[in-house]
This record gives sequence, C-alpha cells and structure tokens, in this order.
Amino acid sequence: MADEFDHIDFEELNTKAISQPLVTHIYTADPSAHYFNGKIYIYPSHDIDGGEAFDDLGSHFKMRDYHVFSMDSVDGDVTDHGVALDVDNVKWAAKQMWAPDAHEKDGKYYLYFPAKDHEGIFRIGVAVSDHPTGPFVAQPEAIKESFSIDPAVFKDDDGSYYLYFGGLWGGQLQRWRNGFYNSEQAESPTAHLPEDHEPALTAMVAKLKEDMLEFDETPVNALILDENGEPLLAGDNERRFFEGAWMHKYKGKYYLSYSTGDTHFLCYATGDSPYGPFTYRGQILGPVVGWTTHHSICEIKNKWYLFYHDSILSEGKTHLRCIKVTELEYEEDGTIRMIDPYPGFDSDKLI
Ligand code: FUB
Repeated sequence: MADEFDHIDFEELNTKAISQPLVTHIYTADPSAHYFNGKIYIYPSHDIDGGEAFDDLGSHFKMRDYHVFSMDSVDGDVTDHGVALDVDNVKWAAKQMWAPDAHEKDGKYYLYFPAKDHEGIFRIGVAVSDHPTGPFVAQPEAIKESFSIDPAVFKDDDGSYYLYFGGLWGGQLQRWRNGFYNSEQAESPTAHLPEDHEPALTAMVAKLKEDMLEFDETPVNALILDENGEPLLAGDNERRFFEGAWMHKYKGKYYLSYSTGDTHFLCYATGDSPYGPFTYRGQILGPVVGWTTHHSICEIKNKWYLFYHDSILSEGKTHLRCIKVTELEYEEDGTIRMIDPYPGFDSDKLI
C-alpha cells in the first residue's frame, strides 16, 4: 500500500463507506473506546501535520497531545473535552505521542500512552486523573520495563488489569531482546526482525500492579498459534501480529485482536487466558484508505462495536486520519463477521 492515493475518487469512496468520521474539526486516529458509567469515552491519537515526510519508521506521525471525546450513544453528538495531556507536561517524553488507551479503577482514570524518550526509544507512560476526560497528570518516569508502542488496557472479570502493547518497524518491538534495546541500524525499520521461517514476534502482555502505575511482572509474549497449534511465522504477513493489540472477552473467551500492518488487516485470535496462547481465527476488517489500521472493540448496551480509523477526511494522507465506529457481529460459534469498510469499492485500489 502506498502513501499516495491520487488514483482514488474520494467522493465515490465516501458514498461506499459504511461509516462517517466521528470528529471532523481535528484529525484523530487509533480510537480506544470504553463505556464508563453509561457514557462512551474515546481515547484516540491526535494527528497533526508536523511537516515530516512519510517513511517506514512512522516519522510522519509527530503527535504531541491527546484529546478525549465522549458520546451518550454511538449515533449521538461527540464532545471534544480539549487537551487532556501534552508532551510538554511529560518529563520523560520528547516526542511522538502515539496510540493511547485508558481505564478506570476506584474512581480514578489512568491514561496509558507511548512516546519517544529523550534517547529516541519508545516507552509507555501513565497519567492519572479524577475524571475520564482528564486533564491527566503524568508520572515523572515511564513505566519500568516498558518499551515499544500501542498500550491497550484490559480489565478481567476478577478485577485484574492487564496491559497489552507492542508494534513492529517504527514501533521498535523487534529491537528488544531479553530486556535490551538494540540501537544498531537505527534508520532501518526492518532490521532485527526474525527471518520469515522463524516464529513471528507477538504482542506483549503484563499484569498491572494494584496501583495501576507499574507492571506486576515482566511482560511475556501473547503467542498466536495457527490451526495446527504452531506459532504463526514472521513471513505470514497476512496473519501475524504487527501492532495495535486489543483485548476483549466474549462468552468467556479472550479475544486478542490486532493490525497486520503492511498487509493492512485487522485480525483476531482467541484463547482461554489473558496471556494466551491464542489461536488465529480470522479477519475483522478489510484494508482502509491510509497505510495504518487500528481499532478497539467495546460493548455498549448489549451490542458490540468496532472503533477504527481511515484517512478519508484528508483524502488519503496517512498521518491525517479520522476515527469511525461500526457495529461488530458474532456468529453463533463465536467467530466475528468480517467487515468490508467500503462495500462495492474495488479494494485493490486501496492497496
Ligand atoms: O498513530 C501512530 C501509529 O500508527 C500507532 O501507534 C499505530 O498503531 C498506527 O496506527
């Protein structure tokens, strides 16, 4: 998939789109949605044009702050609650405030966010507020032993919270081995990846401490297996994990969903524990316009919804995206019905 979409008729694409942007006054992406106390809260990235050219390290994603949005219902008005956290108020962070998530515990709200530290290494931070919409106060240091990007926080039925995270290429996951960061070939997005025949890298997962501010354990791999019980391979680009992990539970099963990055699908795998192993089950969403695809899944009044993004609002600019929502449906056997974001549009044009 290219960064250029001049060949696309955006008017036609928009008439085929299953949903319209939720927010149009600013660019937004990577929507993490939660239903707290009868209201929908969305924690997205706030896309800006930082003047950086597109590259495979994601240098064009120069975001510096977060806005939180709320809605009373999925088809209701969207309220922008303003700046909830700015990079200037995070001591350890230098730049690139990428995809965040948040959760509630005992009346306090915890915003988890990735950013590059002053050495250019992605870490994950946490910021706290008494309100779901912030403003959030960041901890002075990133979470100990945190690395890479795309934190997603999941609350299990027993009240434990888990943080899923990780992303390839510019997300730096492949640079981490045994707790150490490999800084060699810093300009190469694909250096240090496993060979195609080796097991793929996976999202990481760690239980959070009672105070929600630290890991309670060293993060482990959320392993994804194929139909034969073997780990997905690094060369299996249409199924292996790339970034944007999300966890939800449906009828007692743990659903790990994620983006396949360079093949532009949202996929999922299921398991019997928050740590996995998970078995690959299929695709959730076909490619959207723009390089990235990123989502969350949220239950609202007994229906399930997929929050996602595309780049339709900016007519295809990868770094200027817009968040969207559509209903997500399950088959009787628990499989998720795949969603076509633009039915009737030639999807080859998107890739
Ligand atoms: O928004 C910046 C990055 O793009 C996110 O962290 C990735 O998941 C991708 O959506």
